[in-house]
Amino acid sequence: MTSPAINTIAAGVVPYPPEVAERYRAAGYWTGQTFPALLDAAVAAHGPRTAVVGTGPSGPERWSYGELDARARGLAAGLAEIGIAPGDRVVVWLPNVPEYLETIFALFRLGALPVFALPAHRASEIRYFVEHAEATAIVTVGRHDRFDHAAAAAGIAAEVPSVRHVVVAAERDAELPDRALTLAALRRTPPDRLPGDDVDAGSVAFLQLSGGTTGLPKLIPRTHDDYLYSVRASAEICGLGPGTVYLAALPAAHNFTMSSPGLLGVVHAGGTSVLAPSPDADTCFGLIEAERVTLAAVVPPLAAAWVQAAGSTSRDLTSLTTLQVGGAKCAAELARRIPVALGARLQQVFGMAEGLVNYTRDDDPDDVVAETQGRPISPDDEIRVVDPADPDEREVPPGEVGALLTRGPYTIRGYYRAEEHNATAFTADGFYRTGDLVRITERGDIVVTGRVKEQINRGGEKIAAEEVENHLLAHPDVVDAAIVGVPDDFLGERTHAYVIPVPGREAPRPAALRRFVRERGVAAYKVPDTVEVVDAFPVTGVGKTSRRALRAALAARATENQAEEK
Ligand code: OOB
Repeated sequence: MTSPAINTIAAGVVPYPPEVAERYRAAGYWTGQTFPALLDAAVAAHGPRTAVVGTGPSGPERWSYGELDARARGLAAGLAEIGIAPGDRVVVWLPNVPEYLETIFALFRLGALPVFALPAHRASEIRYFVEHAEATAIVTVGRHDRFDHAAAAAGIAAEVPSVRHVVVAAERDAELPDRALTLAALRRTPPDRLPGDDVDAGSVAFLQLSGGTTGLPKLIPRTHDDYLYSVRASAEICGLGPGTVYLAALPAAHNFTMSSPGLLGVVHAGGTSVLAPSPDADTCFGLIEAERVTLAAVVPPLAAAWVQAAGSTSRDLTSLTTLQVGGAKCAAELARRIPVALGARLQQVFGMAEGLVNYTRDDDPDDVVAETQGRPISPDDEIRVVDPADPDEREVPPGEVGALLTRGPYTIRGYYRAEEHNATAFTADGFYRTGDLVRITERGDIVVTGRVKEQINRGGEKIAAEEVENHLLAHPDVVDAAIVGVPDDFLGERTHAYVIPVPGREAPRPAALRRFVRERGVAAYKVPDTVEVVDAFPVTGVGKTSRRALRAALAARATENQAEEK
């Protein structure tokens, strides 16, 4: 007899209704597989094959599935020894190093929950994740990208009582902050059995970040059952196998890189993941040639940069069969240039960390691949396209543009500990309001046409207008601020801040305001690209201005100005 299954966390999580969960199990989507079991299966079937290639703090690494598993088990045992327990939340703040996979599988073995931060995040974001999730530890690196992550993590640990440990992916103790431990020191002889082996597949496996539309980012609880269904189905749709060599060019912790089909799809298929330390064409083309990469995933601006660079590269890119593009809208012109320039098929991916992922398929006609964002993974992904202006959210006629609502076997029913926000982000019958404007073609493919959410998509990096406005409002000389997205040839969109200074005081300079936001410890991509100091928001006739209407009016004005400049 096995011991009773461990439920990792339940408080603050909106469960799938029991009858719905039963249906997803009966349909074979939810199989009861857990993350530790995913790795076990890969070790059993592909033990000696190369699982991961990359450069970590100790230099180049190349680990087989067996080695990855042994390391993860060793680390799990070490983490257990310092008191990390099933259900604990641990913020994983790592760049694309092989230790990323070691760490997440160690946490899964323990039944502890990774909280996925991006390497670009800075202290204010990490502190918020730690506090909101009541994390007991942070796993990070030392100096990376000219920033001392370990020191920042230690600073947060000293101030937030729940954090008992900072673990640093470094082999030596040299230059570690006080109280921090190295991964190497924790990697011990594993015990036979770790708690994660007994985790209930219906319970939460990790917390992913949402792009955010409000002042503070939301955490997304994903279960073993729902997430691994999307991973296995994605691997199948994308034709992954043991021969797949996947290049992780975007941050490993992003949902696209992790599971569409990403690093986890590769583990399921027994392929090889190559972790790129940087997404630039130089680095990635070198890795494609050296490792004979077959599949890579990028955001549209990177795809454009790679297309550009392909014209003059001496690297051999012939192994690359598919380039996935997603995270933001890929213009049809760019889509058509990709196969020509890179000699690889394009696959468009329209997904979201909350769940729903759409792919164009291999056998789709070229126009469909170039002009649509594909169709859902699952026959049970329910899609509604509704009139965004209709309080009753009635569906628009077929083929017309509307707001996308979705529900299905791997889309969450609520954000973590966010009762109030959940009441507006989800319908009463459990559909997630994606905030995307779409239309569905006659064939059933989705075309993303815009969005209704208060978010700027800066080349795939999501920025909640309100979050940045709140940072500007913290400046003593600022009385009001509004962030809008303006079109940008390279990024698709960039951010523009309108700022009203406190009357009677000298207006702060734009450069000083940008520095102010940066120094508050936020990811560089959130710092407004341009700042304009104005006496009042240049909008009339809106009456009692809602911030939403104001942003819409300002964005329209910024777009007009942009068009005039051209
Ligand atoms: C991915 O996930 P998130 O959570 O960073 O962002 C989701 C949002 C979507 O709601 C949509 O607004 C936008 O990003 N988006 C796209 C897109 N892919 C994502 N908009 C237009 N075209 C696309 N192809 O970005 C994500 C997650 C999994 C796989 C791929 C992307």
